[in-house]
Amino acid sequence: MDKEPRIILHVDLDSFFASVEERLNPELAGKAVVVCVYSGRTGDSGAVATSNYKARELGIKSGMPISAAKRLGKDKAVFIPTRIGLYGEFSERVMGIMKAYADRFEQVSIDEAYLDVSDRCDGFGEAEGLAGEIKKAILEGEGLTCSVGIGKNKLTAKMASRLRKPDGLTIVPSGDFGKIFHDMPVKKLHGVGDKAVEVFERLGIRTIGQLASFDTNALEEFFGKARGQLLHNRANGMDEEPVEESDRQQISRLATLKENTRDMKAISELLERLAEDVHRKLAGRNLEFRTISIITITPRLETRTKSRTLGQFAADLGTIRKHSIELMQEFLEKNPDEELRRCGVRVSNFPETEVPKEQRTLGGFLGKG
Ligand code: DCP
Ligand code: CA
Repeated sequence: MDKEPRIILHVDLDSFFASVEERLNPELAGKAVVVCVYSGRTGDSGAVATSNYKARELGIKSGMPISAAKRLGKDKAVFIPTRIGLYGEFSERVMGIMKAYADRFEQVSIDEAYLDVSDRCDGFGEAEGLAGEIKKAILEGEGLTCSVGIGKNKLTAKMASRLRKPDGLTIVPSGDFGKIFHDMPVKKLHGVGDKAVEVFERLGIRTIGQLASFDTNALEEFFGKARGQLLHNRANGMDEEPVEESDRQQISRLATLKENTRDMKAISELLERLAEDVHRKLAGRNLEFRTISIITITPRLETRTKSRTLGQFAADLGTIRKHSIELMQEFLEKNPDEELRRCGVRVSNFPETEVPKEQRTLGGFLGKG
């Protein structure tokens, strides 16, 4: 078999929050499980973060109001609150496992990553074997299943991983993108949001195949040259985006305190300086971020991070300062015996070409914890 130019894996954990809960609580085995973000206003106000596949059979889905989910799952499903900090810990360990199998590794969300394995695999057949090993390592190490897509670029791998879920492994051979995705609704094309779909509807484009063969000049007229071209390429399975190592996707600054301390005044002074440095770098690259984290390092050199993902993108110093100080206060309250030796501020989760709308809004509480 000829060597593929690039071999990309997309790995996505199955019903992530619900799977972690099931893994830790044997009583949930075999039941429909719904993980909820209770907003606290009234008993059932808030939204479903995710549900396991059994609960999805009842029609219960991410983003749904809890009250609606309870009507569907009455007496049949178990409703539990989110424990975000816990999912973050699982996520970090799973990402660590995956990373070891990649030449280049890019985490894209709490439970998804791209792995470029072009150097270590000779062809998609070998990549399939590697994907099997990754699935096994995550299952044995953390008790979680995932679905893997394999393709010649990130777009294809991402769309492949969604084809078979849960616990899937799907290869889209080079040249088969059109055949496989031709008849799917155009909104299933990764990177196409609600706004683009509205325009497509007016143009009579309903499927990915229709977009693929739509006149490029006309697309450029409606979407502008760059985006029109991009949409055309993506509908045809073309995507040159590299798998970006995560340091290109985050900006962070760390520094050492004058002495080991948990005095908020001394710590805030340092955080303010770090926030300014991070802001300067961010502005230099003209980027917006959605996730802000603090990094804490104790005198015993234990490193921990605490993150928060905002409901929308931000780029200003005030936001970085405010959230890093709040996160630090939370850290100190939760860890009354810890002193700090070093601390840091990090921003990440920069925009992709187009972030699907539901991820901008409903995912807004991810990482709070
Ligand atoms: N999430 C959330 N609110 C949303 C969507 C997702 O809180 N509207 C959280 C809960 C999910 C996690 O993010 O477990 C990962 O999101 P995914 O979209 O990957 O969904 P799941 O992993 O739950 O399910 P799937 O098996 O379809 O990947
Ligand atoms: Ca997932």
